[in-house]
Amino acid sequence: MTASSPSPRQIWPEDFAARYRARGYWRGETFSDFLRARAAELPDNLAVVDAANRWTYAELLRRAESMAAGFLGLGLRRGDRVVVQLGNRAEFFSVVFGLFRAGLVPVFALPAHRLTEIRHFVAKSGAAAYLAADRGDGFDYRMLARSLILERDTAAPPLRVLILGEAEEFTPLHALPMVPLPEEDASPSDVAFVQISGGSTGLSKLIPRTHDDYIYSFRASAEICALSLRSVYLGALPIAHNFPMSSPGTFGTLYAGGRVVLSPSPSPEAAFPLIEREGVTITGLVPPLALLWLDAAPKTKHDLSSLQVLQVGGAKFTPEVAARVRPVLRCTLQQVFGMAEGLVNYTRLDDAEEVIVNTQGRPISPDDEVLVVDDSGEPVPEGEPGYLLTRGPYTIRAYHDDPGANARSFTADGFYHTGDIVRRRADGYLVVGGRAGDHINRAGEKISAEEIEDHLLAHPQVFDVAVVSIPDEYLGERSCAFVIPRSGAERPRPTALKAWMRARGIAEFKVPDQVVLVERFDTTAAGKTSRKELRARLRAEFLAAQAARA
Ligand code: OOB
Repeated sequence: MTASSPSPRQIWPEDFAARYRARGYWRGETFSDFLRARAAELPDNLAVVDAANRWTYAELLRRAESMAAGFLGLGLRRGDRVVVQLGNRAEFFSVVFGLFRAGLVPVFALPAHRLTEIRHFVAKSGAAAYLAADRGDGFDYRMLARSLILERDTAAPPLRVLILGEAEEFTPLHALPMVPLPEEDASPSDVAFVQISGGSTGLSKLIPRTHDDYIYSFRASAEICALSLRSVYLGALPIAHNFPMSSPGTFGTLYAGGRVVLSPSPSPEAAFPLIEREGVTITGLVPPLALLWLDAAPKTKHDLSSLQVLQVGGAKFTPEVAARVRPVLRCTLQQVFGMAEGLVNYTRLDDAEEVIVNTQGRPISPDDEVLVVDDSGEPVPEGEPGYLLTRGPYTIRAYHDDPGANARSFTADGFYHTGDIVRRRADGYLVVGGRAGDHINRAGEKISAEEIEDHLLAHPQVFDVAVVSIPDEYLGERSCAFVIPRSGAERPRPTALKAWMRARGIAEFKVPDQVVLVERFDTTAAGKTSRKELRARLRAEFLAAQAARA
């Protein structure tokens, strides 16, 4: 470990921690404890199913333990971070529970992330290893690993690369030298893993979550969603994302002793046959996918009647579309408004249809403190829009190693600034109205405008750039980059700019959907505008021009 990469921690003030324990939210349980318990109670029940595997709880535990023995055999040490980049496949769970059992800390990357993002996660977390599958969705993750190793500073500690599948020059995951496992794995108040924020400024921030706080969030979510041994959860979205991981997601399902079924893609073509074959009872989607499913369901030959709950979250679901879920899919809609930093809100399964269709739910916990405030931090009257601040038993108190972001994102008394603008109704339900921050919510993927601007500014033909979100019928929002070419240089072609961004190794969803070349950004009389005002003005002008054309 280097001095610049301290181990991630998450600290609640002692009086809060004591209260969360006393109220039974934090039960002193680790991930390994709960997997062992389920494997003892339900050894022969199916835990995880994908195209190639059908693992019982006993099998999952056995595989996780041998993974753990291998990780330690390789020389990884308790507390080491491991950047994990795996798609929706059963091995995700043997790997992750194996890391937990060895006291190692996964850092969850999404399959869509590329060199630029992985480099940042490795550096920022001080990771000792990068673990990925050989290939996925036509991409070769060994190439990415090769670049990571090649560019690594020779003074930096070595980065191990573990590969699921054909490892080539790297360490194959299936042949690790094993050592006996220690009795102890982790302590419940330890950081169990690190999630990635989709934040609005610059590069992604790292979100350390403890066993205590995270297990509470999915145990309580599983109760809210009435999960049981008979529940079958379909992992359709990328399962490393917080929503399908814990709301109640795959972990909540395993906690309840149910079955997790993994779909390699969220498309109706991939998911509908699995719903029929496995008797899926619950799944979660982002709004654009829910729309696709609603259009495909009336035409499908597959029997979807086992589906009891369709969760929709990650971005605003419009009431018009929400109202179609029950009549078309003949199941209950549950809106989910959450964030990787913590707070998750749900409409409840027995709520009135009006509530389910028009709101984004209410918090999980009686101890989720929610404030809706104005620009000066004063609470707004009930029903009025304001900024959402929150604090509670599963909401972080700080990002990992990021004093600047922490100063911006948390109040002195520990409330997290969600950046969302909401209204709280008299019944306590929240309605999301928009964002205060400058990010683009593209079909649930959060893109920082600043991060994309910084990439484009590095292009030799670009003088200045502003990236804004534009409402999009299908995606909810899409990204548009307004680019001022450098004078004297040849005008860059929008397609060339996009190709150039891809070549820098960034997730495809961050490549601007649209690039508009402009001569200049009109500044105000004072001659200066903030980025934020500039983006707002460009968006307004673009929309006005679009409306005039229509
Ligand atoms: C989920 O987590 P993140 O970290 O990718 O994004 C959080 C942000 C929220 O702050 C909000 O701006 C937006 O995504 N959001 C929604 C929403 N759910 C999330 N905006 C409107 N309506 C919704 N239902 O996206 C996430 C994490 C756990 C559960 C569900 C979603």
